[in-house]
Amino acid sequence: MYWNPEYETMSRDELARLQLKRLQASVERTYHSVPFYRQTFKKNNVTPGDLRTLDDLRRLPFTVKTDLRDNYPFGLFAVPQDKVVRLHASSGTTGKPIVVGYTQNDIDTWANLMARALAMAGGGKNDVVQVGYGYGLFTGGLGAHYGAERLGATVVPASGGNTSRQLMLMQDFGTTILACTPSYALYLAEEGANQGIDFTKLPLRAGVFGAEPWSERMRQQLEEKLDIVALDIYGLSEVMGPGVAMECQAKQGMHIFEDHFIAEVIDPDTGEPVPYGEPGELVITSLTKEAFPVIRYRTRDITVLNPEPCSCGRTHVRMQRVTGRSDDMLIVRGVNVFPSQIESILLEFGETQPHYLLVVDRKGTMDDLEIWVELSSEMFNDKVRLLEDLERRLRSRINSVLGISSRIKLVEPRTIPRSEGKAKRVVDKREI
Ligand code: DLL
Repeated sequence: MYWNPEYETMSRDELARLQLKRLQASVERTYHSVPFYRQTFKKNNVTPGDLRTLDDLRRLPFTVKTDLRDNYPFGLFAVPQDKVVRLHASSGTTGKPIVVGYTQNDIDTWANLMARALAMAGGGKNDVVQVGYGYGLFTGGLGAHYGAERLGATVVPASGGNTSRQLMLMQDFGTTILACTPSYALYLAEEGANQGIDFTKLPLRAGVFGAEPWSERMRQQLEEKLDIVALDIYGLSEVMGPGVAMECQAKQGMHIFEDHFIAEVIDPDTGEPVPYGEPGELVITSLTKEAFPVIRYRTRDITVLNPEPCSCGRTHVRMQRVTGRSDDMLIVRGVNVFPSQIESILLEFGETQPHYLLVVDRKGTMDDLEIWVELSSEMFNDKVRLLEDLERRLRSRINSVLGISSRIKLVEPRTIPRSEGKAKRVVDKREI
């Protein structure tokens, strides 16, 4: 089902013309309203006027997550505050989050793109969309919510968690589309089965799953257990939120919404473009965003682009499932976690050494995070009660900064392997 047929099926030539026009206007506007971009353009000896063709985009400098952090909170906004109607935030590499803003037009565009994504899953006015992504600073909940409303569907703003209630609402309200993380969907499926729910008897027919990596194996399980079509949705706060790309029913990758974003794939080490069909880091430039435009934003997500025509009739390029990251960010139960955030907390505490190891595993359908923390020699000789207290304080601090629960394992001094090169901070045992 097309939501914006004229844009979704536009010929590649027409699309290129639209992209160039929008790109020139967006870069011009951004250059004049955001000092950061003016400076980086100057350093690289380029001006917006140098953009004569789409290929000229490569002459513009990249933007990276630390640029966002360095300009915390509003330094990269391109409109005055009275035009900003919404803020969202996601975790940065240290304690401070990355903040993004939206004008009324941005919220409108986002709602429209999320409606397009839900329509790709077969959604329409008669659907009941249960939004199980978290509501709040995270873009998942409100992003999906506005899209479902724009579609004219009935929205159930369930937010994340509270599994028994989710299952009750799903049955009583006749949910037809479920939007949440794939791991939570699997958890709902298993809890539902334990409660004796027969999903084949429910009207549920599609799942719009994203915000974390998943696999074909998980798709199979979700489709079988929930008796649905399970589709992948991609996005990131810095670029908008969910709805940057969405899989169609052909299930051969996610169409990137190229009327609003330009996608490139680069070699993360050299920054050079890689040819279609080869893996590399996804780089995105926004074409229509007003409050928080991004120019060549390095997502750190590793994927492959496929420009082949799709059997669904959409002409937008497809990205394959995200297979990894070119930095050390982890996604644990849908929450983005940087090892450096844990490190800053340990340094704050002082009673521990900044030697640590994050051990991530999947227990059943749920991610499990265990943090090994080395004690200082003085602490090591302390009473059990004091150690228990330290464990509790660390756990609670990590929970309040990162928004994620974990188990702390205090270990003897010098037990975490030292490395001569880059320290190994993560052991990820998850099979997804
Ligand atoms: O996760 C936005 C979102 C919400 C997308 C709901 C889809 C559904 P952030 O919290 O900023 O935003 O995290 C963005 O999550 O750079 C990827 O590493 C990862 N990610 C998002 N979608 C997928 C996906 C939201 N479908 C980061 N597959 C991104 C794999 C994904 N990874």
